[in-house]
Amino acid sequence: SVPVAEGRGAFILFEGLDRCGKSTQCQCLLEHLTAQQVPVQKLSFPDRQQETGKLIADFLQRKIQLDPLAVHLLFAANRQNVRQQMVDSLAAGVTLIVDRYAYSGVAFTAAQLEAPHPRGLDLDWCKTPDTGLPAPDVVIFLRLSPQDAAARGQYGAEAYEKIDFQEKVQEQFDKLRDTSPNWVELDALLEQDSIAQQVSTIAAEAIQDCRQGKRPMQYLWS
Ligand code: Z5A
Ligand code: MG
Repeated sequence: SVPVAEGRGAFILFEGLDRCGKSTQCQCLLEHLTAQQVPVQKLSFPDRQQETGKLIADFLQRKIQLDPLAVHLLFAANRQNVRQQMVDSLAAGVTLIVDRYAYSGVAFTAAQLEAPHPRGLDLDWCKTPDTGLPAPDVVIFLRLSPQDAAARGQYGAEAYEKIDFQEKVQEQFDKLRDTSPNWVELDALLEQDSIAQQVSTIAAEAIQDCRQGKRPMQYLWS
């Protein structure tokens, strides 16, 4: 067979409501790809180690109060701050496994805005600060109802963990899905191993396509 030139890494994103199993699946995929000697790196947002991330953590734990639109910009700044590192890693052939991203950013803020939106504060406003970030090659959306999520425990500790609010967030995720061609939905109520199996198939395909140069790098919001 003809040897294939090593191309870029794939950007594999996990999104979904609280407690749907994103972090669990990110860890499974990291272990799976590492065992296969795929160069891989895991990122999660908010990145609570950054200076902006410390403010976000204090806000989520209700230690400080911040305006919702200001918080939105902090979440976006937390991603923009590592934009170049992400681009460099992907270009160097490293696959990125990402736990939440701009889609959470948009959905959580848009769910708080009044409709119809006064003063131009709408979905497009929410999307603007994340413009230019690398776009995921696949968005793996783990679908779980807020009721099933709440039954998983520890729910209610942080600022956004309320069932009626999570329902509004889901509505916003659905709008983003309709404009995202790389969006794949998995049933988050399935056994962890069965989800992991589906994830590894999806990831393998994205990694192969990127490695073979079949998918040019894209940037939000394309
Ligand atoms: N937020 C925002 O507003 N704007 C932004 O730009 C971003 C985020 C990026 C903190 O996020 C908050 O920030 C979040 C969104 C908002 N809002 N709230 N609330 P976070 O990612 O740091 O949140 P977290 O504390 O890590 O929770 P999580 O991400 O929602 O959970 P998860 O990662 O999806 O689930 P998990 O930790 O893997 O699993 C949850 C539990 O379910 C755990 O006990 C598992 O053992 C169990 N589990 C996992 N899989 C299964 C299956 N298949 N079956 C049964 N049980 C399972
Ligand atoms: Mg998590």
